[in-house]
Amino acid sequence: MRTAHRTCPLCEAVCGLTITLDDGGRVTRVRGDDADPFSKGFICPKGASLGRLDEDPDRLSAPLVRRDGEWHQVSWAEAFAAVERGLAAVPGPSRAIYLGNPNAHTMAGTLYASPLARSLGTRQVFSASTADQMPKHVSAGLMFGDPLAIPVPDLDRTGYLLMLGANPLESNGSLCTAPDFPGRLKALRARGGRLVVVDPRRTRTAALADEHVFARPGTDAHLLMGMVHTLFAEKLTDVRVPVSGLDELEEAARNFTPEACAAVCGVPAAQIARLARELAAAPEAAVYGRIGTCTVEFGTLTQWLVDVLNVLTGNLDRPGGAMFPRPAAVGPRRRKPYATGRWHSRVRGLPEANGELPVAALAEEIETPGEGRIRALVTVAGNPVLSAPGGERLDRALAGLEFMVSVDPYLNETTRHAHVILPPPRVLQSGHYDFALLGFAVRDYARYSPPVLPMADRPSESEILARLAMIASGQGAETDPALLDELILDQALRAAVGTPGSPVEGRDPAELRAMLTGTTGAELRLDAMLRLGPYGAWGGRLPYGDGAQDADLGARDADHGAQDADLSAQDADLSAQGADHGGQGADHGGQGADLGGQGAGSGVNGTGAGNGSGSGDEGLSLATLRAYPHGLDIGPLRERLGEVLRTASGTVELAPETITADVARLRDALGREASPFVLIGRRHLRSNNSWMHNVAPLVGGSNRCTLQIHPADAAELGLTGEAVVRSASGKLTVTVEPTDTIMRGVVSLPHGWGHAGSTQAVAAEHAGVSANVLTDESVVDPLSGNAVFNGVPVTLAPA
Ligand SMILES: Nc1nc2c(c(=O)[nH]1)N[C@H]1C(S)=C(S)[C@@H](COP(=O)(O)OP(=O)(O)OC[C@H]3O[C@@H](n4cnc5c(=O)[nH]c(N)nc54)[C@H](O)[C@@H]3O)O[C@H]1N2
Ligand SMILES: Nc1nc2c(c(=O)[nH]1)N[C@H]1C(S)=C(S)[C@@H](COP(=O)(O)OP(=O)(O)OC[C@H]3O[C@@H](n4cnc5c(=O)[nH]c(N)nc54)[C@H](O)[C@@H]3O)O[C@H]1N2
Ligand code: SF4
Ligand SMILES: [Mo]
Repeated sequence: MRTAHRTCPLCEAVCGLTITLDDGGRVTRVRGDDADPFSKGFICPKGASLGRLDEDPDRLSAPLVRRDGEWHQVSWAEAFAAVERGLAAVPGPSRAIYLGNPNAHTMAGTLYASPLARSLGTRQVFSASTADQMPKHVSAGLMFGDPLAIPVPDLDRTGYLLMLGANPLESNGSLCTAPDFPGRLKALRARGGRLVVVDPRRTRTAALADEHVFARPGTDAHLLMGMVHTLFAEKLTDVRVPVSGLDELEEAARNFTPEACAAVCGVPAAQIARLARELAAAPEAAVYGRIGTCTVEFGTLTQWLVDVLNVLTGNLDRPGGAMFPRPAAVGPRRRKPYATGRWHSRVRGLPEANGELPVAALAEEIETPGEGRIRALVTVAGNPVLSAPGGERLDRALAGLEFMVSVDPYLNETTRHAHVILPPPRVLQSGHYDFALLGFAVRDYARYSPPVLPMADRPSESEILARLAMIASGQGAETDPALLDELILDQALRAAVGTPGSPVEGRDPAELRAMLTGTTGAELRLDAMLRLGPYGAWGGRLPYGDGAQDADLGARDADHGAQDADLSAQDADLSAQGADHGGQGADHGGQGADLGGQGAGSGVNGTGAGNGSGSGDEGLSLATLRAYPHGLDIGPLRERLGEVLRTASGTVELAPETITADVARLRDALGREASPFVLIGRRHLRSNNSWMHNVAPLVGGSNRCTLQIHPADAAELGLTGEAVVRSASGKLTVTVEPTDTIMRGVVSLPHGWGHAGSTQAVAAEHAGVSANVLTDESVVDPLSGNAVFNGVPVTLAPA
């Protein structure tokens, strides 16, 4: 028996786990890690099942190759050789990559997906980001100049939280990394704070709130515009940060009286106005909008309005308001002004965002003949047949590819179309660091988990992706993947030493390289990022030290080590990317101004080894982080807008042209007639998108893949038992679940079900139906290209 500690990789809450294993390396127990200063012992049923998931007998343990419709288990060398042949037959521009959600949860995904995408020599880069949070990146890019500058609600200190389209009691939070989100919400109420939840369903989160606002799906932008209008009309604005475009914003909001907006969202005008007044009056408040407000036709406008309200009420970059985390491990920062639409998709002409094209366009790019048609596809940790809009069409399209390779532990709805499947090792065989998620954490915190179990005679996922990158760039299946790490490290260190004012300016890259420790390329790169980061051994400073770092706020010019991490740029960035699920083009929010201070702070706010003061050589590195196996608490969030802003004006842009131009569409929708029934999604605590349905304890109990509908609607339509649901793109038959927790005129179906063609035995018994048969890939949020999953018009009939 032994005990190991590791961060849970299954959702964004980054809980510390304490794992007990027997002598054979089998997990006997998983508990929350009480000594983790961030998660403090919190765990959910998914984390508790990590052992079952990890030891799932249906996981692939060796590569598979498909020949004449038959799957064959082959050696790694044979599998990579097959990939080399498959990719060689297709020129770069006709290759594509799809990066799924778990890339944000593995070191391999965050460090190697970006170089892999670049090595393919294509602009056909797709990811789950355009089925998720791309509107938030676009609005952050346009407002703050950096698509990763996403403020998070300061959960532990706020006194008023307006939450829209999020259900953290089931999801445990998203773009807001907060282990024990439920406990933090209860604490907010216990200290006298107020929680208001806007959702078409009375979710568990809404039930916990002081106030639940039922709003029609897809109309949050109207609701928020009505609030902005009220703030201006009643002279309640209190802007405390440098801004541009205030007058244009007021002008844009002019037509959106609470009365006009009320008609669209179904929220009474008096309530809209009151919410605005409450938000303005609260001593510190935050507005937070998540997936329910992203995957809608006005996704980017909604995300913009969320932060507009944070600015107008004086809550941006203020303790208790909406704040920018300062993660420990950072890569180079973008320098060029943020823009979308640098290129467009071939068939529909949809704009690129963050170097990616919308996943809603993937099927047509495979199907439509012509120069640049996608003929070969790489998928990493994705199941777009179930997760992308219009999934049935994508299912058919994938079948027509000349070559497809998937890096995935399962043979499932998507990977069954691959010619080669390369399985990653078990979770417990991989080291873990949350490069992406810690950039959205409600406290600054860092934790490295070394592998719990050794890896025998097989490549790590990092090595798999590195090798694919070498193959794609023509270096051959035999080349040592470690060369890629050395290349990336060399470029990053050269850039750092060559940057005037950098703390390592003028030093010898080889000397710095020799200081790095780690047994894998991923560890070496983490070490470099920690050392170059804001608390790093190479000149960063820990907070709480000498107070002098406050003087750094606003020093936006000290952009040390900056290097463009653009898709078109040749230089491989150290960081891969942040929140975007393996897409590229963006990198983590800025450490710049803090590097290079003399007199490092002392005393990390954690347990164990203290940090000395003085030289700056005792800051974070992989070695110092290893001394905190339960994680290192760096402290509450601090004001840092000055070092975050990357706009040309040096101010927060309240009315970027791209966005105000789209307001016309919102205005047109004021007079629009709503469709009688619209579809929305739903998440459950014991599920995770499409891939945790093969773990018996997580799928037991009553069927969760049901269509929720208000009992009065069900009665009017005569729906009992099963219903046929039709949309513009498809139809399916599903079990009806009448419940008064959902608004009239709205039906809800979870996504990620509809298991077919998978070798997952348990999942096959709980197959369910795929919500994405009904979602329509022809409709996107035009500014971000994001898929529309909420507010999909449907008709219903008894089966
Ligand atoms: N209708 C509707 N559709 C939605 C949504 C919705 O709310 N409604 N939500 C959207 C959102 S937010 C997202 S993020 C997407 C998710 O979209 P995807 O990322 O495409 O789908 P997942 O179901 O997360 O699939 C993850 C895949 O990764 C594999 N996997 C798991 N762990 C690992 C690993 O460590 N390494 C590798 N290589 N593979 C691994 C799994 O076997 C699975 O095949 O779905 C979107 N689709
Ligand atoms: N247990 C579990 N946890 C997960 C996941 C999972 O599948 N299962 N997925 C992970 C992923 S990939 C993500 S992105 C996050 C997402 O995390 P959350 O954003 O918290 O996602 P949901 O739980 O789907 O909550 C979205 C809510 O929006 C509501 N909603 C739908 N349409 C609208 C609308 O138009 N307006 C408003 N205001 N509300 C609307 C829905 O009813 C739902 O309650 O969760 C992550 N965590
Ligand atoms: S809340 Fe998320 S991170 Fe925490 S144990 Fe559950 S799945 Fe893991
Ligand atoms: Mo997601």
